[in-house]
Amino acid sequence: MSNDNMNNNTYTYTYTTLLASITQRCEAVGQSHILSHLSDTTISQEDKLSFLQSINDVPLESLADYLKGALEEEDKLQNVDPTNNDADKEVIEPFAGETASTTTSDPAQLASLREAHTRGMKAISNGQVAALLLAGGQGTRLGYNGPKGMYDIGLPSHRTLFQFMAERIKKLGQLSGGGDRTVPFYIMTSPLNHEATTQYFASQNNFGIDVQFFPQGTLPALTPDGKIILETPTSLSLAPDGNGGIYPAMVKHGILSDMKARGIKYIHVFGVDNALVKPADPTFVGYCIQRNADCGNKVLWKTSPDEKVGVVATKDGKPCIVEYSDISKEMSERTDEHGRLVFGAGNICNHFYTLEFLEKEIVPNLGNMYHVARKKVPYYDEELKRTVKPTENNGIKLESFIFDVFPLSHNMAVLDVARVEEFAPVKNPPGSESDSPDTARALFSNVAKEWLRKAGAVLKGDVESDACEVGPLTSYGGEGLEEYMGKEVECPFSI
Ligand code: UD2
Repeated sequence: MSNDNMNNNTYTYTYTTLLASITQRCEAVGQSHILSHLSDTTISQEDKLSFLQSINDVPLESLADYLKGALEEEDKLQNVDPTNNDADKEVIEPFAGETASTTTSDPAQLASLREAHTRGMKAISNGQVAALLLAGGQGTRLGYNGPKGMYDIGLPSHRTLFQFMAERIKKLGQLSGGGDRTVPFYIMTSPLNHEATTQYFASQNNFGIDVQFFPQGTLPALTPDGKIILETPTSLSLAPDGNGGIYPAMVKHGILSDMKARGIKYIHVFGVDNALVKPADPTFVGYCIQRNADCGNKVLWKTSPDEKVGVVATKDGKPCIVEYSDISKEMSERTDEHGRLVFGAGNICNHFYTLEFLEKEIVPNLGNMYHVARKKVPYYDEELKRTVKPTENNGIKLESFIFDVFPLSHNMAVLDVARVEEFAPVKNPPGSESDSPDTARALFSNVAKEWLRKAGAVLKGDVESDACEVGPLTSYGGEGLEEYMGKEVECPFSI
């Protein structure tokens, strides 16, 4: 038999086997309509095969349950009472668990946070801490086509967001005394950017650290009655399943077992779009360990009641994030005896988990975690024989949020940190008034200048410059700059 013939036979066999199994699965769950174009002889066998392969990855058997849970939750949410007046509705109260602030002037709390930092460093040097980056988002708002982590915010070194994070991890390992590879770095990608992300890291030799990648899942868009929407005769309308997709993806790709095998106990998870993020932050990790927390959230205290961010709160006695739209004006404006907003713990996608919490509480509860997002989903019109972009919402995308698991926590800890030191969001395109690469660069430069001033340097030249950089391999958090004591440094600078 010639090689070609043999390949052809293997191919037919794969196609036939796959078709049989997927037909059976689709029939069992009432989704056979998605296979209706497979008899079309104008479609190539290759296209048909890759279509079947894409369906094979879809959790067909779970979709109806996911949708049911999501619709029930949508219904329940419409019943949340933002005025907190109705006894039948869910009650939202201020978060009542462990809290601390690095911005405090209370000497006892500061001493306790220094002790937390030491504990965090010890856990890092013992190889018990992993950093996990959420990089599966699509960066649509930024208007950047590649993986968002490959974005360069225009600092003198032209480091990308990925490079800042990877080098901070490397530096932290060195500072802890454990070496370059002490903090394993896990990166969640999506099927849409996995290859570009892994190729980029490979081209940089993984920045000399220990990196592993795993893609989150995608889910098909559904009609309100649960039918999968076809975008073309041979493609489903698929989208990443939200950053809460981290949990099923960690199970599916063996990340939890990998962590366990390595002796990792604590995981710091953060988003890709903060140029000042401190991966595996020893203070935050150490604080959560010190408070015996199973789950933690690093927050920024809201500066005004109308800032549109979700806040940590308690709903029906359990910790959670509530959207600003779910609390009343009166609640958002409520202050404590120090004048601080009571609902002020603003979420910045920066979380801590123990591996035990992931394994024992989250994994067994994965079924019921999706939300309904009603969207205009392009669909294949059978009569027009083309894809149509609807003008009204016609479909439901199922997505989950990483903080959806907070109510499962038995002891959640919240650490409030200084906005100017830790948050430089890159969300909107260049030139935008807020959260743009330009505002992030300015915030980053301010931190670099502040570190040098604190080290005793005298800044000269263009001190307003937004092109000042202390590289992550020079300093993780402002330490190690003693040599600048009393020295003049010309701005802009890159050290
Ligand atoms: C996130 C938080 C929001 C607030 C804000 C502050 C969530 C759901 N929302 O909003 O509460 O804290 O950040 O900065 O966390 N991602 C994936 N896969 C996905 C979708 C997102 O990995 O399917 C990643 C994304 O790459 C990013 C992070 O999750 O690193 C945050 O996602 P986003 O940009 O969709 O969330 P955003 O900024 O609206």
